[in-house]
Amino acid sequence: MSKRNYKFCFGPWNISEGQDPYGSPVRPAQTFDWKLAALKKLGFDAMMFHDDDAVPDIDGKSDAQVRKESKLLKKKLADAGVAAEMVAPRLWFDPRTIDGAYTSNDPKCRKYAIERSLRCIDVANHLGTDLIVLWLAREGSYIRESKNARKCVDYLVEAIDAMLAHDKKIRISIEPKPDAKRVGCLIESAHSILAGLDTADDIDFAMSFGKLWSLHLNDQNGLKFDQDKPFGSANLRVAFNQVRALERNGYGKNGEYVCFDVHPFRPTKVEHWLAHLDNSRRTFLKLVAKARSFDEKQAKALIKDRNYAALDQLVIEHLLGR
Ligand code: XUL
Ligand code: MN
Repeated sequence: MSKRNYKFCFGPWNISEGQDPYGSPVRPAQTFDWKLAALKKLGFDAMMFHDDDAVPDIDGKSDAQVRKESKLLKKKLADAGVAAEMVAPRLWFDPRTIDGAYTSNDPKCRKYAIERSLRCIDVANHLGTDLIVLWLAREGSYIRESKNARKCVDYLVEAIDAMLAHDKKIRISIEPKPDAKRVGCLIESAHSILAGLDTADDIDFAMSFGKLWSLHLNDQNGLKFDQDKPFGSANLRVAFNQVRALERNGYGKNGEYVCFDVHPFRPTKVEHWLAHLDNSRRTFLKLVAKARSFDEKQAKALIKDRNYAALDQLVIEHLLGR
């Protein structure tokens, strides 16, 4: 499979300004047009969006205004030959989502979360994508006793049902759990790692049900805040196994994109600002070549002999290039 057999994608937030939990931005904010031009320059195929990446300050705008701005964006993307991959409602900034969005204890806040999600679907429609991503950012609890988790499951189902009813064509990719026919999932390397899981197993699991509808590749060094490092930068072998899982399941056959939800390192100079995106794709493609040239026959023989020490070394030496 050549480079063109995978389609690549990132979002405007992936050209970020360097803010992290310990400090403020260190690079100047760029316009959307600058980011779109950068995406084109890098030769990526699609852009992914939060609803307010597509329509800034969406909560303060009328439906007509949202339609107008989304359509203008759609035209801009079409002129650039770039597809919109997905739209995700950003349900973790507004004060009404402070105690969770769909699972807030406050019914007015739950109503806001659902209404915002329906608007997000309208934006997706205007942009010409049927894929909605739900990152359930604040749907847990700080105080276990503050929420009835049994009820919260019902609230989540209610919210997803309202979205499916709003538009008969949309598909919802939730992070991280697959469900019914029009609900699949998006797996993100860092999120699996933070949950103590192996992302490659999550990919195999989701794809065994035909549910992996999008993918956020990145990396994560241990259990700290969501680092979104370049793909493969913390653990090449774990990255290799993710690519192997994608290869064996034929990811991309139904038009799915490989999205890199990666951020530049904070010390990154402005002139190196896009390197993390290009590097993630380079690493990905090199690992595709590694996955395809892996000696599967020998691996199979070693597995048959239960010689896992030799299998382990076979992988290491393959990755080292001997
Ligand atoms: C947050 C994250 C988001 C979601 C989309 O950690 O990864 O980008 O993927 O809302
Ligand atoms: Mn993500």
